[in-house]
Amino acid sequence: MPHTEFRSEILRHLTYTLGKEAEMATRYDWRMALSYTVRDRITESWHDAMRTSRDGRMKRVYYLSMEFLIGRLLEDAVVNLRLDKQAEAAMLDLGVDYDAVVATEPDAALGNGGLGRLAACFLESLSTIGTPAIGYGIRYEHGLFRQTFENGRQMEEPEDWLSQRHAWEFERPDVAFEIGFGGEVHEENGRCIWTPAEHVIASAHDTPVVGWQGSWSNTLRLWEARAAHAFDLAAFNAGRYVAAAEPGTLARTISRVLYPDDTTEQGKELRLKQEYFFTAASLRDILARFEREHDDIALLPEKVAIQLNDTHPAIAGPELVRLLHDERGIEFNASVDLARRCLNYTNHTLLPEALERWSEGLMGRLLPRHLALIARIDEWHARLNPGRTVTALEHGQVKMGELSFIMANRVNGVSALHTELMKKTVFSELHALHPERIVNQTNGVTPRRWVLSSNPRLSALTTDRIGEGWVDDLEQLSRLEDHVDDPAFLDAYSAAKRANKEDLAAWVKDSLGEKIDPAAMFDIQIKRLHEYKRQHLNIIETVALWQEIRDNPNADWTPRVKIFAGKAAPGYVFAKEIIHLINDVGRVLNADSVTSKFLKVIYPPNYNVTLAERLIPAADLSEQISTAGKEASGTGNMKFALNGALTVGTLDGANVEIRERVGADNFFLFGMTAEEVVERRRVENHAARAVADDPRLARALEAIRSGVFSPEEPDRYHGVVANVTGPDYFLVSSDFSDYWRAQREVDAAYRDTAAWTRAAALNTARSGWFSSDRTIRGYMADIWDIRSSRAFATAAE
Ligand code: Z16
Repeated sequence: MPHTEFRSEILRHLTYTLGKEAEMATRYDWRMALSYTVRDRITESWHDAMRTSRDGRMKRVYYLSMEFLIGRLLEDAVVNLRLDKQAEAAMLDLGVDYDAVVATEPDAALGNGGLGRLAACFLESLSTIGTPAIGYGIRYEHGLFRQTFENGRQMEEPEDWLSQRHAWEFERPDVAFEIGFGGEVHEENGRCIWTPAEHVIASAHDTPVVGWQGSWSNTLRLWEARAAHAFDLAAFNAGRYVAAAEPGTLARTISRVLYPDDTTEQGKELRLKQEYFFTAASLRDILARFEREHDDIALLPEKVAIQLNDTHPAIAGPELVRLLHDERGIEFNASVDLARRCLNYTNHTLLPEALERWSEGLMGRLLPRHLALIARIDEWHARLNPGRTVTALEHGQVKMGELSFIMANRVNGVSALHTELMKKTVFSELHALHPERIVNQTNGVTPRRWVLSSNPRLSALTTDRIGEGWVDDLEQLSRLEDHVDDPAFLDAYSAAKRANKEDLAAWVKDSLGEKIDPAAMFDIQIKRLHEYKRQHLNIIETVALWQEIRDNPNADWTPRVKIFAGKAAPGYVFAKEIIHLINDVGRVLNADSVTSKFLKVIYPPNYNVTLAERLIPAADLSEQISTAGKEASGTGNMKFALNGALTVGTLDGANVEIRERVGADNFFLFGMTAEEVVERRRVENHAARAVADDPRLARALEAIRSGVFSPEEPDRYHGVVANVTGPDYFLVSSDFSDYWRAQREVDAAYRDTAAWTRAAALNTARSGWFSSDRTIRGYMADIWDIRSSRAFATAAE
């Protein structure tokens, strides 16, 4: 279609949907008009896909997740529909700056980090592959908080993505369910009846998720909470205006905010309400759809595959049993069996503080029937497995990990190492009882967003050399290996990286006022702040390097820019101190006229998907330095490798598999293994010993401790230093020397530009396996038992 037709569609939406004249239109208006125009193109393929899956009675995947970190949607849709040339040309014709318009879209930040972003990549891959799927979550009014820095300290402000209209969603006033809480359970003719004390309405909002080339689209259905009777007219008429609106306000609280915790779990009543709210609404929707399409409930496991993204929707087990047994009268054992064959559970962490547990008291108050059913599920499991010791309900607590495992057909880990550790640690007993249940599905990322759209230069070069088949068959990147000894290819590869770095440097100058040299190595650590991820190891090494440069400023140092980005959970004091320290160190180093040409520290605030898209294509070095055994997988690590950054990292999570694939020569390994970590913790005073053995570490810590970076408050970092030299649970001190050694190898390697570029290109060429398309195919084969996708759709049941 010519871009002139595209242009008139945009104008039509501007005029009739937005009600604006072109002369008066703002960038917001243009973005909305463009978004509606693009959305129109998705809608037909979306309806076709839904009709195909309905008419073909196809099995569907239902991905239940508290988080979907989808970011911006316009550019993604434009790229997947291959409308980029047309859209740009049409906007140019209209005299509108396309990039500026795209940049006005707020990120949909409905997630904390990796778990939520994984869900978003999975939905896109499911659409690209053409597998019928619905993602279910919560339509949070406020996504993850907006981070600012005040004198280097993190401040949190509410995020407000819905203050503008959300161009991509369709409200479904016809799809609403009443979700109950509290109340009583009584028996009537041998059947349990739950009479909740309170009800909230879950109402659906759908966003189409379009796959590569637009041939299939799936649905992201997000539930909004509202009151059954939002307004009390009697109170209003009596002049009690605030009280009159109260029922609505209370109910809406449930979908008001995303909990800002990555990994650490907190037992809050509202959180449990959110979990039950979206899980119950989703299951009712799933059963209603099933019952429209099939008339035999025994077919449920053949037609419905439910994936629980972590334990957050774990109440799905007892809820599905309740819907089948209490509400449909199916015998209890048969109900459990049916439910269990539909449900699967992905575990994303082994950190004990992150495994959800609810007190029996709270569960009994909020979900009395479910508490009773959990006890019965435990009995059922015990009967089938005599001699077992594991139960979901124990010592007055409901353990959601155990409940999820017991109620799941398959349980999966997210990297090979993580899956093995799951078998050996948290789920060892359940694994012994059910040795076939745990499977591994190493995470992946969508190449459409994380290469094609975010790194157009690398994409153009790749397509020029190997054709564009790589976009939905990422292992074709291996064909780039034929080119890694071609100087012309290497020149083009490094020119693309260089141009990406220049773009980033310009953005840093504009937005932070700091000048960085695109010739320097861009060394990037971007992820949530957590002690196990060890941003403090990175900044301590930065301090030690700064001290050495100052000692010997005329030596031939390899220039580096250390870039950090990431948010700390608002209540995580230690993580916030690390942020403050990084900013304080940056302030001193960037102002040091002796060292700043060799070393700078940059920390842009408010890390989100959009910022990741900007940073990753410009990276030379990817920091993946978690304490071994703690990072379940990581997915940023994959995005960096694909975009030609070399990794400095530990043998943790998917780093292990990345290194196996890209080759040990193209990966800077350091640190203890997961087993060595466990051993080292048993050494008395391990941290103090490490500090005593490494004068560099001792000197860097002393500078931090004595206030070199916080002269206005010299003891500001006493706590941080006391931790790292004392208990040091995450072994920052014990891993420091080897990290330093690896970093100096990085320095030396970076100086050989040709060899570095070749290694970077090999990272790209050998990372094709980390596509989320591969991960989804793995789930289809090993978890969901789905062999059909759009290519195999049949009309027969
Ligand atoms: C999360 O993002 C992750 C784990 C978790 O328990 C909670 C949240 Cl919000 C992350 C893991 O830390 C990361 O290693 C992994 O790559 C990601 O989930 C996706 O599996």
